Amino acid sequence: MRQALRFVVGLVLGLALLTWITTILVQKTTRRWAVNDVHLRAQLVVNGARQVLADHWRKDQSNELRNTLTEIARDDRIMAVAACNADTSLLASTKDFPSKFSCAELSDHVRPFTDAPKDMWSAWDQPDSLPGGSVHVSAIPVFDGDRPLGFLVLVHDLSYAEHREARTQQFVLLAFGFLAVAASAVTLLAGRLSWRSWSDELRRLARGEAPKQAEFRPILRDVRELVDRLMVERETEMEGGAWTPQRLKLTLKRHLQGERVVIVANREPYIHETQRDGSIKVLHPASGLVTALEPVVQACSGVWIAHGGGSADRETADKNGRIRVPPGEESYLVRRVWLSKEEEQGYYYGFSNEGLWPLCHIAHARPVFRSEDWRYYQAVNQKFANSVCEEVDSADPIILVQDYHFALAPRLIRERLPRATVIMFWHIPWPNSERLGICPWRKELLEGMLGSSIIGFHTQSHCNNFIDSVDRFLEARIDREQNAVVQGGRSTLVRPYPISLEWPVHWLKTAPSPEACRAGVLAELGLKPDALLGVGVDRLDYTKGIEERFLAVESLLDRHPEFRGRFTFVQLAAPSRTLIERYHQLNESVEQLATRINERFAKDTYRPIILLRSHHEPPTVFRYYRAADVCYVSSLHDGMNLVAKEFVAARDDEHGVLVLSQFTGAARELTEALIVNPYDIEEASSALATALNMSPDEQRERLRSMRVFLAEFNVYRWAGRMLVDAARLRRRERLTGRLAVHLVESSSS
Ligand code: ADQ
Repeated sequence: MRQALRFVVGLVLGLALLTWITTILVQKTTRRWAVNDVHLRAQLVVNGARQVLADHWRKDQSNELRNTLTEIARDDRIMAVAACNADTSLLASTKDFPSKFSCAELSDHVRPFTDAPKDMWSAWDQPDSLPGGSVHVSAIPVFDGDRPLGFLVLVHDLSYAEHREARTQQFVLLAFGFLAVAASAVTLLAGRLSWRSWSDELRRLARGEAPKQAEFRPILRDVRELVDRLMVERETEMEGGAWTPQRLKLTLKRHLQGERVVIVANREPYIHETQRDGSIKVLHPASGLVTALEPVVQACSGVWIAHGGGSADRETADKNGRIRVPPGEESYLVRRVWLSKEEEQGYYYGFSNEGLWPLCHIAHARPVFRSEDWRYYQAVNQKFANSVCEEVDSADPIILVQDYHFALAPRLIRERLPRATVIMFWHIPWPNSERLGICPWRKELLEGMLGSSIIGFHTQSHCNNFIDSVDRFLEARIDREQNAVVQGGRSTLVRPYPISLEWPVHWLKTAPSPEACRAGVLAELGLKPDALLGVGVDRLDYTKGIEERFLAVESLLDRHPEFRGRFTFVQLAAPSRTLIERYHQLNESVEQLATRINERFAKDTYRPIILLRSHHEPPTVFRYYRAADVCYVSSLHDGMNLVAKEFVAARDDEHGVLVLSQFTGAARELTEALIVNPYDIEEASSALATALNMSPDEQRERLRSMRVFLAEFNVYRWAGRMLVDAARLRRRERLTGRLAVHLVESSSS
């Protein structure tokens, strides 16, 4: 408004200047026209009376001449006339000829023309004024043949021109004045209207409603991004920079209005198993996915939908398969989905673990794709999608779909809940598009996943592989700037969210000191108190490189005899997917390899490799981490690998060394580990030797740096970032929804 006023003042000043200039120009122009006019009249009059004038002049008949002059002065515009002789004496004049104009004075202006040819004559014009107003004086020579007789002086009345000028000036002033008022009023009105519409739009934006005008949409986006950033910054300030369960809860509440989350995962966080004595035991499965997600769902509350695979799962759940967990705390709900043996075989063992798992890992196992498995995979995905729809409590719930078991679920969920925010996290690597081409149902998998709002991977390179696969196999637009896939007007963001651990890990609260863990573990394993201990913790899976790990231990003892009899590597290996032939073979080959190496280096009771082939509960796993001098993670290909992070988290004494495969997602983050190529057995064995010889100071320095990283980049941050992105998307979609409604309404009205 202030700007509009400034504009109006400028406009008025400009118009005033223009008026002044125009007035002067108008005055000059009308004066020139008037002078030309009287001049022409004077010439006409003198020309008409020339003969009579010359006769009287020649005969010196001053009375007759005066009469003729009086006749001439009858003209409206001629006030007085005088005839002056060539010698400048006055010959005759009309009665009221003003004495102010003398012949002598006027002759100076006429004389230069006296020698001119007779048809050439000139006049001297003098504008002047008399008491009655402005007059104009013309002096016109009169000739008798070629002989100059004298000149006539005509005094013209110019007051009519003055009137005309004054009237024109008034008109110009009035016109410009009107223009100034009109322009100012229009400007002020336009300013007021646009101010009102701006403030209305801003109020709408502030209330979170859709803007009516298209030009406000970019502003809305900018404002929202700014608000988001400020909120995150404020939260970061409040929390001293760290992501905690409280902050995650707050984020969910602030950004998603406290809506609960629904998690869909194959593995459940608590398995109820019937023991031999008939009692029921609760187990924590050996699963990276469960390790990461459990703290998140505890912080957010909600429902975890999973396959109820434990032998006592049915009897511990209600008739709908629901049970509150964790035991004793009951902070969230697990909804168990029951699968038949055939479904489990086809969907889980078959398509998921004989097809997709080897397809996504470069670990030299041939993927097997059977049509029957695919049918079960489709059916079970539908079954889980149905369970999701039963568990949600709104039309736009937040659903976190986990892993390769549920590639089809996002689309199936979206078909029934079009406004849901579906976040799919793929916990394993994504293959390049050429390798994906092996799968006969690659298109269906991609389309199923694209039902999600966000698809998350651990690394940017997995995201890139996914986008390239979509580009190769689907008709979809790739927005490379946004890292998004756009299909049917809906976009799916593809983003890296490297997964992590809760911080601090709650198992450590009750864990014995590292010294006590070490003493206890060495005693349990029958090792001397000064033994050097290496540890490996994995599901028994061919992607984990357990055989390569044992070969590296063998090479270490070959190349560094000083460690024989002193160094022992203990492998905690949880049996996994045992119904699959490849896993069965792996069990045997790992066992045989350990036996062969042990036989080579056995001395008295010394065995270099101890293979503990069973599931261990997390407190035991953490005791082993805390007891070890070195932890070797030798995955041949791994999405992230949480064992590496768990080892770092467990070592609050800043003692111990992590040797880590370069083919894990974790190797991109834990760069202070000794990074190795697990296929290069010699290099790996050298790294083990370096680790065992590393000074306590260097161990401390490396561990400290990795621990600082994990404290900041913990699993609450992982979940928080995904939820904040989902919230942003959700707001945008709500807005788009409103816009769509608005457009429909305005087009139908
Ligand atoms: P996983 O392949 O299961 O996870 P990982 O990330 O290493 O692999 O997690 C294994 C989990 O199981 C850890 O919490 C570990 O403590 C536990 N565990 C391993 N062996 C055990 C044993 N013998 N007894 C008891 N517990 C044991 C998948 C992907 C990974 C990704 C995670 C999380 O394959 O790449 O890091 O999901 O996204």
